[in-house]
Amino acid sequence: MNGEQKRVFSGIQPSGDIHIGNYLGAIKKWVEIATVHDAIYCIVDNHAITVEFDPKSLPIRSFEAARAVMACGINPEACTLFVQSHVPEHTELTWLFNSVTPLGSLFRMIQFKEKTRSALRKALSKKSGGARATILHQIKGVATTVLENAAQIGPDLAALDPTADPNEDLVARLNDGMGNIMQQLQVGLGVSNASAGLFDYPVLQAADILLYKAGLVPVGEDQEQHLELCREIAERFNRRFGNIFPAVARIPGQAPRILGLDGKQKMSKSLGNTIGVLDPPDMIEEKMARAFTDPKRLRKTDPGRPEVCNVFTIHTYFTPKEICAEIETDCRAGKLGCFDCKKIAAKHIDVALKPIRNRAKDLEANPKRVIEALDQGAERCRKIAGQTMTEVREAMGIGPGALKKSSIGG
Ligand code: AQP
Repeated sequence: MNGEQKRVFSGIQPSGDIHIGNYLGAIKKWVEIATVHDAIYCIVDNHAITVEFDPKSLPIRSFEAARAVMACGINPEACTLFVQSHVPEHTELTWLFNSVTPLGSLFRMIQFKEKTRSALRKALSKKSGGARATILHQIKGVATTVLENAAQIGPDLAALDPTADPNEDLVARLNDGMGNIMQQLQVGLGVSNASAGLFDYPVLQAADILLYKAGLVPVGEDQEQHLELCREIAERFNRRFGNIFPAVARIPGQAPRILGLDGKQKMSKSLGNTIGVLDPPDMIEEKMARAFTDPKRLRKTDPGRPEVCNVFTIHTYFTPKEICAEIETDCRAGKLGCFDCKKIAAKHIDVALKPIRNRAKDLEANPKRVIEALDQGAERCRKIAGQTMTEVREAMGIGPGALKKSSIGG
């Protein structure tokens, strides 16, 4: 690295086909800054195993994610690309970071709440009859017990005067009561089948970044809360064990948050509401035809509201400005219907994605280029990770190096 260069780290999960949200929110920026900084990009398979997955297809998915990322313009000669699980230090650092991560901070993470909610919804939609009723009974049981416990701590809560000397019995009862509620809430999480890995996901993410002492992280807006936690972990670690880790800053992508074709939720691999960067033209057109638009616009002649229409937002990222302006005017005037508007969007998305598809085809014919890039990337990363871990282990007093340096070992 020269004086001007900073280290950049970012990752993407091989949890499904890479989509235009990933591209606009992160990968496009990855490509741009790879020429300026020392950029390390990672296919984060250890993250992808925190929800349901198929072990047989996971390595293929990782390869496919790397191929898609390279097709989007990541040149492994200009930056480092690798698969997370090929560098085992990521999981070791996660465990060490767990010791400085407050549980309370993890419970605040929105992504965990969203993913457990959608796992529960999925489970309910898949199950039928008795299995569905069992889940609903469990949820009812948990919610009822939470309410009962909350009612029990009511009188103690009313009696607690924070300005007076503490009544130790009362404080202990309150604490126990809150502990019971927390236990029930955890049972609730069990019902939704959330794994400990999903809960710990942001700690692994902090380890990914800090293992390379990266100061810049190009990720979508949805990851800002996880980066805040990463800063908190670095600060807590540095305060306790010595100044090893830098402060990290987010580099925003081109688009803060692309909504899915449902027009409601974030475009997500796992939600089936995406346009993939490698989708063929007919698939793009077919998917766009299903996309939600302004719900108040029932007929073509109704005046449209582009500001609430996700299809129009997608236009702004793919369609040339002058055409976008015409679309906006004609939509508001009730001259351009949603059907035609979506066709125009599909055409411009296809124009933007065509070169990516072509590069992906070349890589499909020459998979060795992807495998070699990943091997070289992992080799470089293992070296950097090894150096950081030596420092971390010694600072925390673990590992053979620390024993040798101790009063007994010396
Ligand atoms: N809809 C989005 N809009 C803008 N940016 C997005 N990103 C993801 N979805 C959007 C950004 O893409 C990068 C890689 O994301 P990831 O694969 O690590 O995890 P994710 O955010 O959980 O992506 P998905 O597609 O939603 O996957 P699943 O369904 O498996 O969880 C990140 O920088 C992210 O901000």
